[in-house]
Amino acid sequence: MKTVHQYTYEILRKNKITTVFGNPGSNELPFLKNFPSDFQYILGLHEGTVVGIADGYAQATGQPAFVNLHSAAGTGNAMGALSNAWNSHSPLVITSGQQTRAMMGVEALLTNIEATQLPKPLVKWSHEPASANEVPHAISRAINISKAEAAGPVYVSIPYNDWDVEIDEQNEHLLTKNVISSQCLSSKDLIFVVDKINNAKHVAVVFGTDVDRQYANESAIKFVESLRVPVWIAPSSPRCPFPTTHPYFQGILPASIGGISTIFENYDLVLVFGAPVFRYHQYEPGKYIGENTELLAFTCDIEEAARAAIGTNYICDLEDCLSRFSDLVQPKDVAVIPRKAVAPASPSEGYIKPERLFDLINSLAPDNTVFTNESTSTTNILWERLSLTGQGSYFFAAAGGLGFGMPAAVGIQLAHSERRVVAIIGDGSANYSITALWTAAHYQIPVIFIILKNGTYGALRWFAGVLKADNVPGMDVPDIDFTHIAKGYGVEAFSVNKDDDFISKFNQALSSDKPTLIEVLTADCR
Ligand code: TZD
Ligand code: CA
Repeated sequence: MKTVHQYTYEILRKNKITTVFGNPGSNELPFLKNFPSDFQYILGLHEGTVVGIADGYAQATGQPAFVNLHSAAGTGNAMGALSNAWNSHSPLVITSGQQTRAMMGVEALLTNIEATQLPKPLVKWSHEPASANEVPHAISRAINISKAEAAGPVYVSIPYNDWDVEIDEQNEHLLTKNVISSQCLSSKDLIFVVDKINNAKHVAVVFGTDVDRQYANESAIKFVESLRVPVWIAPSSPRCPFPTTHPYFQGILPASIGGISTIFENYDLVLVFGAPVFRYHQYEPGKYIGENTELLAFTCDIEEAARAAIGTNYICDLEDCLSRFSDLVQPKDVAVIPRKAVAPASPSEGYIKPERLFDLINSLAPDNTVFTNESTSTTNILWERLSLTGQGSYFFAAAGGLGFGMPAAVGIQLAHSERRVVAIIGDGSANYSITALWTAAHYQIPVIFIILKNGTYGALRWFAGVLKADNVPGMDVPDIDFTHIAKGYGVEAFSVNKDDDFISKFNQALSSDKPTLIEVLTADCR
Protein backbone atom coordinates (compact mmCIF):
# COMPACT_ATOMS: atom_id res chain seq x y z
CA MET A 1 0.00 0.00 0.00
CA LYS A 2 1.13 3.55 -0.68
CA THR A 3 1.52 6.24 1.94
CA VAL A 4 0.03 9.74 2.01
CA HIS A 5 3.55 10.99 1.17
CA GLN A 6 3.73 8.81 -1.98
CA TYR A 7 0.25 9.69 -3.20
CA THR A 8 0.79 13.42 -2.64
CA TYR A 9 3.96 13.61 -4.73
CA GLU A 10 2.30 11.50 -7.45
CA ILE A 11 -0.70 13.85 -7.54
CA LEU A 12 1.60 16.88 -7.76
CA ARG A 13 3.55 15.26 -10.60
CA LYS A 14 0.33 14.38 -12.42
CA ASN A 15 -0.63 18.07 -12.22
CA LYS A 16 2.82 19.07 -13.55
CA ILE A 17 3.77 20.60 -10.21
CA THR A 18 7.42 19.80 -9.44
CA THR A 19 8.48 22.98 -7.64
CA VAL A 20 7.82 23.60 -3.95
CA PHE A 21 8.24 27.16 -2.63
CA GLY A 22 8.69 27.16 1.08
CA ASN A 23 10.15 28.03 4.41
CA PRO A 24 10.23 24.93 6.59
CA GLY A 25 9.64 24.16 10.25
CA SER A 26 9.45 20.97 12.28
CA ASN A 27 5.81 20.29 11.30
CA GLU A 28 6.80 20.26 7.63
CA LEU A 29 9.80 17.91 7.83
CA PRO A 30 7.78 14.66 7.39
CA PHE A 31 6.37 16.08 4.11
CA LEU A 32 9.80 17.20 2.87
CA LYS A 33 11.72 14.02 3.80
CA ASN A 34 13.16 11.97 0.92
CA PHE A 35 12.41 14.93 -1.34
CA PRO A 36 12.12 13.40 -4.86
CA SER A 37 14.98 14.20 -7.22
CA ASP A 38 12.64 15.37 -9.99
CA PHE A 39 11.32 18.12 -7.68
CA GLN A 40 13.02 21.42 -6.85
CA TYR A 41 12.65 23.23 -3.53
CA ILE A 42 12.97 27.02 -3.63
CA LEU A 43 13.76 28.37 -0.19
CA GLY A 44 12.57 31.85 0.78
CA LEU A 45 13.79 33.37 4.03
CA HIS A 46 10.47 34.92 5.05
CA GLU A 47 6.97 33.67 4.23
CA GLY A 48 5.91 36.98 2.63
CA THR A 49 8.83 36.49 0.26
CA VAL A 50 7.97 32.81 -0.32
CA VAL A 51 4.39 33.61 -1.34
CA GLY A 52 5.58 36.59 -3.43
CA ILE A 53 7.99 34.34 -5.36
CA ALA A 54 5.30 31.67 -5.82
CA ASP A 55 2.81 34.34 -6.92
CA GLY A 56 5.24 35.60 -9.59
CA TYR A 57 5.85 32.02 -10.72
CA ALA A 58 2.12 31.18 -10.86
CA GLN A 59 1.32 34.34 -12.78
CA ALA A 60 4.19 33.81 -15.23
CA THR A 61 3.35 30.16 -15.91
CA GLY A 62 -0.44 30.45 -15.66
CA GLN A 63 -0.39 27.23 -13.58
CA PRO A 64 -0.86 26.56 -9.86
CA ALA A 65 2.24 27.12 -7.74
CA PHE A 66 2.72 24.92 -4.66
CA VAL A 67 3.72 26.52 -1.37
CA ASN A 68 4.65 24.94 1.95
CA LEU A 69 4.62 27.21 5.03
CA HIS A 70 5.25 26.67 8.69
CA SER A 71 2.03 26.36 10.70
CA ALA A 72 0.34 29.49 12.10
CA ALA A 73 3.39 31.75 12.34
CA GLY A 74 4.42 31.05 8.75
CA THR A 75 0.89 31.52 7.45
CA GLY A 76 0.53 34.75 9.41
CA ASN A 77 3.72 36.13 7.90
CA ALA A 78 2.33 35.38 4.44
CA MET A 79 -0.99 37.22 4.79
CA GLY A 80 0.10 40.50 3.16
CA ALA A 81 1.40 38.61 0.14
CA LEU A 82 -1.79 36.55 0.11
CA SER A 83 -3.87 39.74 -0.25
CA ASN A 84 -2.05 40.45 -3.52
CA ALA A 85 -2.44 36.86 -4.78
CA TRP A 86 -6.16 36.95 -3.96
CA ASN A 87 -6.66 40.16 -5.95
CA SER A 88 -4.65 39.00 -8.95
CA HIS A 89 -6.47 35.65 -9.27
CA SER A 90 -3.20 33.78 -8.73
CA PRO A 91 -3.62 30.02 -8.43
CA LEU A 92 -1.59 29.24 -5.29
CA VAL A 93 -1.90 25.94 -3.46
CA ILE A 94 -0.68 26.82 0.02
CA THR A 95 -0.06 24.00 2.46
CA SER A 96 1.12 24.29 6.02
CA GLY A 97 2.27 21.74 8.55
CA GLN A 98 0.04 21.13 11.55
CA GLN A 99 1.03 19.62 14.92
CA THR A 100 0.70 15.84 15.21
CA ARG A 101 -2.97 14.83 15.67
CA ALA A 102 -2.32 13.46 19.19
CA MET A 103 -1.24 16.89 20.48
CA MET A 104 -3.49 19.29 18.51
CA GLY A 105 -6.19 19.14 21.20
CA VAL A 106 -3.85 20.21 23.99
CA GLU A 107 -2.44 22.91 21.71
CA ALA A 108 1.18 21.87 21.91
CA LEU A 109 3.72 24.41 20.66
CA LEU A 110 3.31 25.04 16.89
CA THR A 111 -0.34 23.96 16.79
CA ASN A 112 -2.16 25.98 14.13
CA ILE A 113 -5.27 26.85 16.19
CA GLU A 114 -8.42 26.97 14.05
CA ALA A 115 -6.11 26.55 11.08
CA THR A 116 -8.84 26.86 8.45
CA GLN A 117 -9.92 30.25 9.79
CA LEU A 118 -6.45 31.79 9.67
CA PRO A 119 -6.06 32.57 5.93
CA LYS A 120 -9.68 33.68 5.45
CA PRO A 121 -10.95 35.77 3.69
CA LEU A 122 -8.00 35.66 1.27
CA VAL A 123 -8.44 32.09 -0.01
CA LYS A 124 -11.11 30.42 -2.14
CA TRP A 125 -11.05 27.30 0.02
CA SER A 126 -9.50 26.45 3.37
CA HIS A 127 -9.33 22.92 4.71
CA GLU A 128 -7.81 20.53 7.24
CA PRO A 129 -8.38 16.86 6.32
CA ALA A 130 -10.40 14.91 8.89
CA SER A 131 -8.08 11.93 8.60
CA ALA A 132 -4.81 10.92 6.97
CA ASN A 133 -6.76 9.01 4.33
CA GLU A 134 -8.27 12.28 3.11
CA VAL A 135 -4.98 14.18 2.58
CA PRO A 136 -4.31 13.26 -1.09
CA HIS A 137 -7.95 13.95 -1.93
CA ALA A 138 -7.67 17.37 -0.27
CA ILE A 139 -4.47 18.17 -2.22
CA SER A 140 -6.13 17.16 -5.50
CA ARG A 141 -9.25 19.14 -4.60
CA ALA A 142 -7.12 22.18 -3.69
CA ILE A 143 -5.28 22.15 -7.03
CA ASN A 144 -8.54 21.92 -8.99
CA ILE A 145 -10.21 24.69 -7.00
CA SER A 146 -7.21 27.01 -7.28
CA LYS A 147 -7.03 26.86 -11.06
CA ALA A 148 -10.77 26.87 -11.90
CA GLU A 149 -12.00 30.35 -12.87
CA ALA A 150 -11.85 32.68 -11.13
CA ALA A 151 -8.47 31.29 -10.14
CA GLY A 152 -7.07 32.08 -6.71
CA PRO A 153 -5.22 30.87 -3.62
CA VAL A 154 -6.37 27.89 -1.52
CA TYR A 155 -5.09 26.58 1.83
CA VAL A 156 -4.63 23.09 3.29
CA SER A 157 -3.34 22.42 6.81
CA ILE A 158 -1.86 18.92 7.24
CA PRO A 159 -1.04 17.25 10.57
CA TYR A 160 2.52 15.98 10.39
CA ASN A 161 1.82 12.42 11.52
CA ASP A 162 -0.34 11.84 8.41
CA TRP A 163 2.50 11.53 5.89
CA ASP A 164 3.62 7.98 6.73
CA VAL A 165 0.12 6.50 6.98
CA GLU A 166 -0.65 3.82 4.39
CA ILE A 167 -3.98 4.52 2.75
CA ASP A 168 -6.81 3.23 0.60
CA GLU A 169 -6.06 2.21 -2.98
CA GLN A 170 -9.09 4.19 -4.13
CA ASN A 171 -6.73 7.16 -4.05
CA GLU A 172 -5.37 5.86 -7.40
CA HIS A 173 -8.37 7.52 -9.07
CA LEU A 174 -6.91 10.89 -8.12
CA LEU A 175 -4.06 10.20 -10.56
CA THR A 176 -6.43 10.25 -13.56
CA LYS A 177 -9.15 12.55 -12.29
CA ASN A 178 -9.58 15.92 -14.10
CA VAL A 179 -11.72 19.03 -13.83
CA ILE A 180 -12.43 21.05 -16.96
CA SER A 181 -13.94 24.48 -16.48
CA SER A 182 -14.97 26.69 -19.39
CA GLN A 183 -17.01 29.86 -19.31
CA CYS A 184 -18.68 30.80 -22.59
CA LEU A 185 -21.28 33.39 -23.53
CA SER A 186 -24.52 31.88 -24.82
CA SER A 187 -25.36 32.71 -28.45
CA LYS A 188 -28.31 34.77 -27.19
CA ASP A 189 -26.02 36.94 -25.06
CA LEU A 190 -23.49 37.17 -27.85
CA ILE A 191 -26.06 38.53 -30.32
CA PHE A 192 -27.43 40.96 -27.72
CA VAL A 193 -23.96 42.39 -26.98
CA VAL A 194 -22.90 42.61 -30.63
CA ASP A 195 -26.12 44.51 -31.43
CA LYS A 196 -25.39 46.94 -28.60
CA ILE A 197 -21.86 47.49 -29.87
CA ASN A 198 -22.91 47.95 -33.49
CA ASN A 199 -25.73 50.34 -32.60
CA ALA A 200 -23.64 52.53 -30.28
CA LYS A 201 -22.14 55.77 -31.61
CA HIS A 202 -19.14 56.29 -29.36
CA VAL A 203 -17.62 53.20 -27.80
CA ALA A 204 -14.76 53.12 -25.28
CA VAL A 205 -12.95 49.93 -24.30
CA VAL A 206 -11.23 49.16 -20.98
CA PHE A 207 -8.91 46.18 -20.66
CA GLY A 208 -7.88 44.77 -17.30
CA THR A 209 -5.49 42.34 -15.73
CA ASP A 210 -7.35 39.10 -16.58
CA VAL A 211 -7.01 39.74 -20.32
CA ASP A 212 -3.27 39.25 -19.81
CA ARG A 213 -3.75 36.39 -17.35
CA GLN A 214 -6.01 34.49 -19.74
CA TYR A 215 -3.64 35.08 -22.69
CA ALA A 216 -6.30 37.12 -24.52
CA ASN A 217 -3.91 39.97 -25.53
CA GLU A 218 -3.89 39.18 -29.25
CA SER A 219 -7.69 38.84 -29.32
CA ALA A 220 -7.96 42.17 -27.49
CA ILE A 221 -5.92 43.88 -30.22
CA LYS A 222 -7.91 42.18 -32.96
CA PHE A 223 -11.19 43.21 -31.32
CA VAL A 224 -10.40 46.94 -31.04
CA GLU A 225 -8.84 47.01 -34.50
CA SER A 226 -12.01 45.44 -35.92
CA LEU A 227 -14.13 47.98 -34.05
CA ARG A 228 -11.76 51.00 -34.29
CA VAL A 229 -12.21 52.49 -30.81
CA PRO A 230 -9.98 54.00 -28.10
CA VAL A 231 -8.60 51.81 -25.31
CA TRP A 232 -7.82 52.47 -21.65
CA ILE A 233 -6.22 50.17 -19.13
CA ALA A 234 -8.26 49.61 -15.94
CA PRO A 235 -7.29 51.63 -12.85
CA SER A 236 -4.54 50.20 -10.61
CA SER A 237 -4.08 47.39 -13.14
CA PRO A 238 -1.63 44.77 -11.82
CA ARG A 239 -0.83 43.50 -15.33
CA CYS A 240 -0.61 45.01 -18.81
CA PRO A 241 -3.35 43.64 -21.10
CA PHE A 242 -2.74 45.90 -24.14
CA PRO A 243 0.41 47.29 -25.79
CA THR A 244 1.24 50.75 -24.47
CA THR A 245 2.76 51.45 -27.91
CA HIS A 246 -0.52 50.82 -29.79
CA PRO A 247 -1.96 53.96 -31.48
CA TYR A 248 -5.37 53.30 -29.86
CA PHE A 249 -3.93 53.24 -26.32
CA GLN A 250 -5.09 56.26 -24.29
CA GLY A 251 -3.44 55.51 -20.92
CA ILE A 252 -4.31 53.99 -17.57
CA LEU A 253 -7.57 55.17 -15.98
CA PRO A 254 -7.40 57.23 -12.78
CA ALA A 255 -8.43 55.23 -9.69
CA SER A 256 -11.32 57.48 -8.66
CA ILE A 257 -15.09 57.41 -9.17
CA GLY A 258 -15.31 60.99 -10.46
CA GLY A 259 -12.16 60.69 -12.56
CA ILE A 260 -13.45 57.71 -14.51
CA SER A 261 -16.97 59.01 -15.23
CA THR A 262 -15.50 62.30 -16.49
CA ILE A 263 -13.35 60.47 -19.04
CA PHE A 264 -16.35 58.53 -20.36
CA GLU A 265 -18.74 61.51 -20.39
CA ASN A 266 -19.04 61.58 -24.17
CA TYR A 267 -19.29 57.85 -24.80
CA ASP A 268 -22.61 56.06 -25.00
CA LEU A 269 -21.11 52.59 -24.47
CA VAL A 270 -18.19 51.48 -22.30
CA LEU A 271 -16.99 47.87 -22.58
CA VAL A 272 -14.81 46.50 -19.76
CA PHE A 273 -12.90 43.24 -20.18
CA GLY A 274 -11.13 41.37 -17.38
CA ALA A 275 -11.18 43.96 -14.61
CA PRO A 276 -13.26 44.85 -11.59
CA VAL A 277 -15.65 47.77 -12.29
CA PHE A 278 -13.57 49.44 -10.99
CA ARG A 279 -10.64 49.07 -8.55
CA TYR A 280 -10.83 52.60 -7.06
CA HIS A 281 -8.23 54.05 -4.68
CA GLN A 282 -8.39 57.77 -3.83
CA TYR A 283 -11.89 59.01 -2.99
CA GLU A 284 -13.02 61.59 -5.50
CA PRO A 285 -16.81 61.65 -5.37
CA GLY A 286 -18.85 61.77 -8.54
CA LYS A 287 -21.11 59.63 -10.64
CA TYR A 288 -20.05 56.04 -11.25
CA ILE A 289 -21.02 56.64 -14.87
CA GLY A 290 -22.93 59.36 -16.73
CA GLU A 291 -26.68 59.06 -17.41
CA ASN A 292 -26.17 58.63 -21.14
CA THR A 293 -23.50 55.98 -20.87
CA GLU A 294 -24.16 52.26 -20.70
CA LEU A 295 -21.55 49.86 -19.34
CA LEU A 296 -21.11 46.19 -20.22
CA ALA A 297 -18.45 44.20 -18.36
CA PHE A 298 -16.95 40.78 -19.11
CA THR A 299 -15.16 39.00 -16.29
CA CYS A 300 -14.06 35.56 -15.14
CA ASP A 301 -15.14 36.28 -11.57
CA ILE A 302 -18.71 36.06 -10.26
CA GLU A 303 -17.75 37.99 -7.11
CA GLU A 304 -16.27 40.79 -9.18
CA ALA A 305 -19.44 40.89 -11.29
CA ALA A 306 -21.73 40.82 -8.27
CA ARG A 307 -20.00 43.67 -6.45
CA ALA A 308 -19.75 45.99 -9.46
CA ALA A 309 -21.86 49.04 -8.69
CA ILE A 310 -23.04 49.46 -12.26
CA GLY A 311 -23.57 47.81 -15.62
CA THR A 312 -24.51 44.48 -17.13
CA ASN A 313 -21.85 42.01 -16.12
CA TYR A 314 -21.14 38.78 -17.97
CA ILE A 315 -19.12 35.86 -16.61
CA CYS A 316 -17.08 34.47 -19.50
CA ASP A 317 -13.74 33.45 -20.91
CA LEU A 318 -12.06 36.61 -22.21
CA GLU A 319 -10.18 35.11 -25.15
CA ASP A 320 -13.30 33.34 -26.33
CA CYS A 321 -15.64 36.34 -26.12
CA LEU A 322 -13.15 38.82 -27.61
CA SER A 323 -12.38 36.66 -30.62
CA ARG A 324 -16.08 35.91 -31.24
CA PHE A 325 -16.95 39.63 -30.97
CA SER A 326 -14.13 40.51 -33.41
CA ASP A 327 -15.78 38.53 -36.17
CA LEU A 328 -19.15 40.20 -35.68
CA VAL A 329 -18.57 43.89 -34.97
CA GLN A 330 -18.55 46.62 -37.61
CA PRO A 331 -15.82 49.29 -37.56
CA LYS A 332 -16.77 52.76 -36.30
CA ASP A 333 -16.21 55.49 -38.84
CA VAL A 334 -14.49 58.06 -36.59
CA ALA A 335 -10.71 57.81 -36.50
CA VAL A 336 -9.16 57.11 -33.09
CA ILE A 337 -7.00 60.02 -31.94
CA PRO A 338 -3.73 58.73 -30.40
CA ARG A 339 -2.75 59.98 -26.94
CA LYS A 340 -0.23 62.82 -26.72
CA ALA A 341 3.35 61.58 -26.86
CA VAL A 342 5.49 62.56 -23.86
CA ALA A 343 8.64 64.56 -24.54
CA PRO A 344 11.92 62.73 -23.79
CA ALA A 345 13.25 63.71 -20.35
CA SER A 346 16.51 65.63 -20.11
CA PRO A 347 19.41 64.73 -17.79
CA SER A 348 19.94 66.49 -14.46
CA GLU A 349 23.03 67.20 -12.38
CA GLY A 350 23.89 64.82 -9.50
CA TYR A 351 20.81 62.55 -9.77
CA ILE A 352 18.65 60.82 -12.40
CA LYS A 353 15.07 61.95 -12.23
CA PRO A 354 12.46 59.15 -12.64
CA GLU A 355 11.28 60.32 -16.09
CA ARG A 356 14.85 60.16 -17.36
CA LEU A 357 15.48 56.80 -15.68
CA PHE A 358 12.42 55.23 -17.34
CA ASP A 359 13.50 56.61 -20.75
CA LEU A 360 16.95 55.06 -20.25
CA ILE A 361 15.53 51.71 -19.11
CA ASN A 362 13.16 51.73 -22.08
CA SER A 363 15.96 52.33 -24.56
CA LEU A 364 18.29 49.68 -23.05
CA ALA A 365 16.00 46.79 -22.06
CA PRO A 366 15.32 44.05 -24.65
CA ASP A 367 11.86 44.05 -26.25
CA ASN A 368 10.53 41.06 -24.33
CA THR A 369 11.69 42.28 -20.88
CA VAL A 370 9.32 41.59 -18.00
CA PHE A 371 8.91 44.42 -15.49
CA THR A 372 7.69 44.26 -11.94
CA ASN A 373 6.85 47.63 -10.47
CA GLU A 374 6.84 48.69 -6.86
CA SER A 375 7.93 52.27 -7.13
CA THR A 376 4.69 53.79 -6.02
CA SER A 377 4.95 57.51 -6.79
CA THR A 378 6.32 56.90 -10.29
CA THR A 379 3.71 54.43 -11.55
CA ASN A 380 2.06 56.98 -13.89
CA ILE A 381 5.46 57.94 -15.31
CA LEU A 382 6.14 54.25 -15.92
CA TRP A 383 2.86 53.78 -17.85
CA GLU A 384 3.72 56.85 -19.96
CA ARG A 385 7.27 55.91 -20.79
CA LEU A 386 7.81 52.14 -20.83
CA SER A 387 6.94 50.15 -23.92
CA LEU A 388 4.97 47.21 -22.51
CA THR A 389 3.98 45.07 -25.45
CA GLY A 390 3.71 41.26 -25.28
CA GLN A 391 1.81 39.01 -22.88
CA GLY A 392 3.16 38.91 -19.32
CA SER A 393 5.29 42.06 -19.57
CA TYR A 394 4.22 43.84 -16.40
CA PHE A 395 3.33 42.87 -12.83
CA PHE A 396 2.27 45.04 -9.88
CA ALA A 397 0.90 44.20 -6.40
CA ALA A 398 -2.80 43.63 -7.10
CA ALA A 399 -3.95 44.65 -3.61
CA GLY A 400 -1.33 47.38 -3.23
CA GLY A 401 0.47 45.35 -0.55
CA LEU A 402 4.17 46.24 -0.64
CA GLY A 403 6.67 43.41 -0.65
CA PHE A 404 5.50 41.91 -3.97
CA GLY A 405 7.79 43.42 -6.63
CA MET A 406 11.12 41.90 -5.57
CA PRO A 407 10.01 38.31 -4.84
CA ALA A 408 7.57 38.24 -7.78
CA ALA A 409 10.49 39.19 -10.06
CA VAL A 410 12.43 36.19 -8.72
CA GLY A 411 9.48 33.83 -9.35
CA ILE A 412 8.86 35.22 -12.86
CA GLN A 413 12.56 34.95 -13.78
CA LEU A 414 12.58 31.36 -12.51
CA ALA A 415 9.63 30.61 -14.81
CA HIS A 416 11.07 32.46 -17.82
CA SER A 417 14.77 31.82 -18.29
CA GLU A 418 14.41 33.11 -21.89
CA ARG A 419 13.32 36.63 -20.80
CA ARG A 420 15.01 39.19 -18.56
CA VAL A 421 13.12 40.43 -15.53
CA VAL A 422 13.69 43.97 -14.28
CA ALA A 423 12.27 44.88 -10.86
CA ILE A 424 11.63 48.61 -10.46
CA ILE A 425 11.44 49.17 -6.71
CA GLY A 426 11.16 52.23 -4.44
CA ASP A 427 13.59 52.66 -1.55
CA GLY A 428 10.63 52.34 0.84
CA SER A 429 9.09 49.27 -0.80
CA ALA A 430 12.43 47.48 -1.07
CA ASN A 431 12.43 46.77 2.66
CA TYR A 432 9.29 44.62 2.85
CA SER A 433 10.66 41.53 1.09
CA ILE A 434 14.36 42.34 0.86
CA THR A 435 15.21 38.69 1.59
CA ALA A 436 14.20 37.92 -2.03
CA LEU A 437 17.78 39.02 -2.82
CA TRP A 438 19.16 35.96 -1.05
CA THR A 439 16.94 33.55 -3.04
CA ALA A 440 17.97 35.28 -6.30
CA ALA A 441 21.66 34.98 -5.38
CA HIS A 442 21.48 31.45 -4.00
CA TYR A 443 19.69 29.94 -7.03
CA GLN A 444 21.44 32.29 -9.52
CA ILE A 445 18.21 33.82 -10.77
CA PRO A 446 19.43 36.82 -12.79
CA VAL A 447 16.85 39.49 -11.91
CA ILE A 448 17.96 43.12 -12.31
CA PHE A 449 16.75 45.04 -9.26
CA ILE A 450 16.63 48.81 -9.74
CA ILE A 451 16.10 50.74 -6.51
CA LEU A 452 14.80 54.29 -6.94
CA LYS A 453 16.28 56.18 -4.03
CA ASN A 454 14.54 59.42 -3.07
CA GLY A 455 14.80 58.88 0.69
CA THR A 456 11.04 59.08 1.25
CA TYR A 457 7.65 57.40 0.99
CA GLY A 458 6.86 59.59 -2.02
CA ALA A 459 3.36 58.23 -2.67
CA LEU A 460 2.35 58.84 0.95
CA ARG A 461 3.57 62.43 0.70
CA TRP A 462 1.32 62.80 -2.36
CA PHE A 463 -1.59 61.15 -0.52
CA ALA A 464 -1.07 63.40 2.51
CA GLY A 465 -1.63 66.32 0.12
CA VAL A 466 -4.84 64.75 -1.26
CA LEU A 467 -6.16 64.12 2.28
CA LYS A 468 -4.88 67.51 3.53
CA ALA A 469 -3.05 65.66 6.33
CA ASP A 470 -0.23 67.94 7.47
CA ASN A 471 2.69 67.19 9.78
CA VAL A 472 2.49 63.40 9.49
CA PRO A 473 5.43 61.50 11.07
CA GLY A 474 7.17 58.49 9.53
CA MET A 475 7.26 59.70 5.94
CA ASP A 476 11.00 59.45 5.28
CA VAL A 477 13.46 56.56 4.93
CA PRO A 478 16.91 58.18 4.76
CA ASP A 479 20.31 56.54 5.21
CA ILE A 480 19.70 53.09 3.72
CA ASP A 481 22.62 51.71 1.73
CA PHE A 482 21.11 49.07 -0.56
CA THR A 483 24.47 48.13 -2.07
CA HIS A 484 25.69 46.92 1.33
CA ILE A 485 22.47 45.02 1.99
CA ALA A 486 22.59 43.39 -1.46
CA LYS A 487 26.23 42.40 -1.10
CA GLY A 488 25.44 40.89 2.30
CA TYR A 489 22.90 38.63 0.61
CA GLY A 490 25.38 37.76 -2.18
CA VAL A 491 24.02 40.04 -4.92
CA GLU A 492 26.38 42.21 -6.97
CA ALA A 493 25.39 45.86 -6.44
CA PHE A 494 26.15 49.40 -7.60
CA SER A 495 25.02 52.89 -6.71
CA VAL A 496 24.71 55.47 -9.51
CA ASN A 497 23.64 59.09 -9.89
CA LYS A 498 24.68 59.82 -13.49
CA ASP A 499 23.21 58.68 -16.83
CA ASP A 500 26.49 57.22 -18.09
CA ASP A 501 27.01 55.15 -14.96
CA PHE A 502 23.48 53.83 -15.07
CA ILE A 503 23.81 52.89 -18.75
CA SER A 504 27.07 51.04 -18.17
CA LYS A 505 25.88 49.18 -15.05
CA PHE A 506 22.53 48.27 -16.61
CA ASN A 507 24.29 46.89 -19.71
CA GLN A 508 26.67 44.98 -17.46
CA ALA A 509 23.68 43.53 -15.57
CA LEU A 510 22.03 42.52 -18.84
CA SER A 511 25.10 40.55 -19.85
CA SER A 512 25.42 38.83 -16.46
CA ASP A 513 23.87 35.46 -15.63
CA LYS A 514 23.58 36.45 -11.96
CA PRO A 515 21.29 38.94 -10.23
CA THR A 516 22.36 42.58 -9.96
CA LEU A 517 21.06 45.46 -7.87
CA ILE A 518 21.44 49.04 -9.10
CA GLU A 519 20.60 51.76 -6.59
CA VAL A 520 19.75 54.97 -8.46
CA LEU A 521 19.63 58.36 -6.78
CA THR A 522 16.38 59.80 -8.22
CA ALA A 523 16.07 63.05 -6.24
CA ASP A 524 18.37 65.92 -5.41
CA CYS A 525 19.35 64.91 -1.89
CA ARG A 526 22.42 67.20 -1.66
N1 TZD B 1 2.70 48.60 4.01
C1 TZD B 1 2.33 47.71 3.06
C2 TZD B 1 2.59 46.25 3.27
N2 TZD B 1 1.75 48.11 1.94
C3 TZD B 1 1.51 49.42 1.73
N3 TZD B 1 0.90 49.76 0.59
C4 TZD B 1 1.91 50.40 2.68
C5 TZD B 1 2.51 49.92 3.82
C6 TZD B 1 1.65 51.88 2.51
N4 TZD B 1 2.42 52.51 1.42
C7 TZD B 1 1.87 52.73 0.17
O1 TZD B 1 0.71 52.40 -0.17
S1 TZD B 1 2.96 53.53 -0.85
C8 TZD B 1 4.17 53.60 0.35
C9 TZD B 1 3.72 53.00 1.53
C10 TZD B 1 4.55 52.88 2.73
C11 TZD B 1 5.47 54.27 0.07
C12 TZD B 1 6.42 53.46 -0.74
O2 TZD B 1 7.59 54.20 -0.92
P1 TZD B 1 8.66 53.89 -2.02
O3 TZD B 1 8.12 54.60 -3.34
O4 TZD B 1 9.93 54.52 -1.60
O5 TZD B 1 8.69 52.47 -2.31
P2 TZD B 1 7.84 56.14 -3.63
O6 TZD B 1 7.94 56.25 -5.10
O7 TZD B 1 8.84 56.97 -2.91
O8 TZD B 1 6.43 56.41 -3.19
CA1 CA C 1 10.92 56.34 -2.14
